[in-house]
Amino acid sequence: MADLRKIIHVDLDAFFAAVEQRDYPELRGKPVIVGGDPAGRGVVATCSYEARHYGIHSAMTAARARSLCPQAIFLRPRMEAYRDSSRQIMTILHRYTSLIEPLSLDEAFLDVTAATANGILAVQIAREIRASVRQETGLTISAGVSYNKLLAKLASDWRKPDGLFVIPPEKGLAFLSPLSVGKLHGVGPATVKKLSAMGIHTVLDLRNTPRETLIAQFGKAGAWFAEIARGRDHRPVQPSRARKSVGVERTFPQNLEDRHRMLSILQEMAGQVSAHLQAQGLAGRTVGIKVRFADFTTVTRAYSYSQSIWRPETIHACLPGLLDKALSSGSPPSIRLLGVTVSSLNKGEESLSNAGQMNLLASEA
Ligand code: TTP
Ligand code: MG
Ligand code: MG
Repeated sequence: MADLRKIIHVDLDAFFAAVEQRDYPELRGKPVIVGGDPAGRGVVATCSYEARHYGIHSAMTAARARSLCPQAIFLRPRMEAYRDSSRQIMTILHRYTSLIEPLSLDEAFLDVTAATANGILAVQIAREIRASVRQETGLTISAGVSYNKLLAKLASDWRKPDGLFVIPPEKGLAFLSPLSVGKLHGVGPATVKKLSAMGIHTVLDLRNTPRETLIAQFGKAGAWFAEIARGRDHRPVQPSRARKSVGVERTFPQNLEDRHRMLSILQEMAGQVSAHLQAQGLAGRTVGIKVRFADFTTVTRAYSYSQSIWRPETIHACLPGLLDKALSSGSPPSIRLLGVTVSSLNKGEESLSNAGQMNLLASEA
């Protein structure tokens, strides 16, 4: 196999809850839930592994979590504390390589191919990282080691919490075969449903499906599915990942049922997104909306312009159409969350300064 990279994926265990249990020892060993208000419409951001035994998980309503485990301890997030720990972890990772791609506050990919050139094993680096994180931050971090991002990420999840798992190249296919397709990067619930209707449940099923069939069904994504089913993933570890989108979303204290009201809220959010874009000198081509229905079904709809946009009125223009599309997707329009994003970003100032340059040349001519 030509792919000789060594990739590590690390992810902290029950991150927000673990920070709380570290900082408040009386919480250790107890079901701890970090998130919104169980008396209101809050959701669970995360919970300790003790709470997971009761079936509680991220994104569940806090009210439901309380009914599953009435003695659970509910805490509001302390984002500053989580950011501090995150920065500390990222500093530890930088001792081993600068090829680090953070995915969120608590997780990152590392490409340690160069670091292992002098004979140190990637798994040794993973062990050292885990030990340093525990010693210096009092938190546990799980790690996965493999030859690409897809497998490294699956590996870090495999022995959670406080686990380490290695998938060497010769074991990649065997590891993947029995997994359900939903475990794969980029295979969401809608795709799982479609694949299932085609009789494709496991990664082995997926591998045994002709690439052309997948492309016919899913287009470009189908080609990706065919690749990852074979354990192939050439995505590089990208340090300091550029921002992918700018967005705003809001959960309402009461569900919305009136389309005009939804539209005016979306427009207001578009104004905020536009302001963020301008403040950061960004512009983007794609406007997306997110609609979460009362039953938690969530749909996203997007529209792409041929040129970069950032003005509120341009974002507004496609909102009515997007909202109609989102609402027509079956569920009755009772809505708990709305969001607006602009993605396919580029540096707005580049296009602005190019335009400025052209003007300058024109006036000189
Ligand atoms: P995760 O790494 O997905 O979850 P976790 O660290 O709590 O638990 P584990 O990795 O052991 O399964 O997310 C990291 C943090 O991000 C999590 O502690 C809280 C926050 N988060 C949310 O706020 N909302 C969410 O829906 C999710 C999934 C995470
Ligand atoms: Mg985590
Ligand atoms: Mg994570």
